[in-house]
Amino acid sequence: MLLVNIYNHITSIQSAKKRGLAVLLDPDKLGDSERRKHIISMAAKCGVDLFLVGGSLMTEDHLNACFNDIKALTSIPSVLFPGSPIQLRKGADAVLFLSLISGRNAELLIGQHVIAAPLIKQYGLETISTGYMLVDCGKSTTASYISGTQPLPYDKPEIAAATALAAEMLGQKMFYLDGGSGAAKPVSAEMISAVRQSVYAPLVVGGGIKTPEQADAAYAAGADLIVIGTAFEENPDLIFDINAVRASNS
Ligand code: 1GP
Repeated sequence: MLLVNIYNHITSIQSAKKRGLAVLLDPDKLGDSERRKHIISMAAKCGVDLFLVGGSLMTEDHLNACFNDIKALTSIPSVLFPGSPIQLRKGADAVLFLSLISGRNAELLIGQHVIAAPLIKQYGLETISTGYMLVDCGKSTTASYISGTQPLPYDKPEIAAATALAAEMLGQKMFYLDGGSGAAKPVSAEMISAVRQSVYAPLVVGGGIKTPEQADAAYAAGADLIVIGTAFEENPDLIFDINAVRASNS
């Protein structure tokens, strides 16, 4: 485990007004270890801030291989982004302790957490309590289907802002607006901006970001950290173009 506090790492990005970048490694989609290693190496060359590892559905277990590759090839922190407690692994540096606050599924607001908490303690993982908001970004995603919840309407930024505000009052210390992996379009700038103005905590935005222009728009609207998975799986070299947008405005 790295001797850094990952949440402090993220808040330092926010307080320095940097444009944070996280690469999502979905083990289910990156079973081919050469492709996984290639993406990790490209990300390391760009000095991305974090790797997120996990997915809504896991049909084969490549999680430990992901963490091992990250450790072997980089010194960048890896954070578990678990679809369920069965994805918990000791190899992560921290875990997003997600509450699906856009939904009303009690299992994803407290139920699965009760199952996960003792294991997380045993593994010694840092937990980052995160208010996770799925947004309807044009198509039904695995995340919304598997969670059995209704995502936030795309054109209702005020609902997202009120949801985040309530969760911050309840003690959540980070927020993640997510269109879901492979979303048809990213979360709107209006929604990002509304949530940014509503809460103090770091704001993570992901889902459907595929171009430097879309990344720039998310940062400009107030995202502290953007997450990209699908677009880098399809074209790992895109990391350099996204990194250029990030660097030019840091
Ligand atoms: C999904 O936010 C992440 O939970 C990343 O989405 O795969 O569409 O980049 P993409």
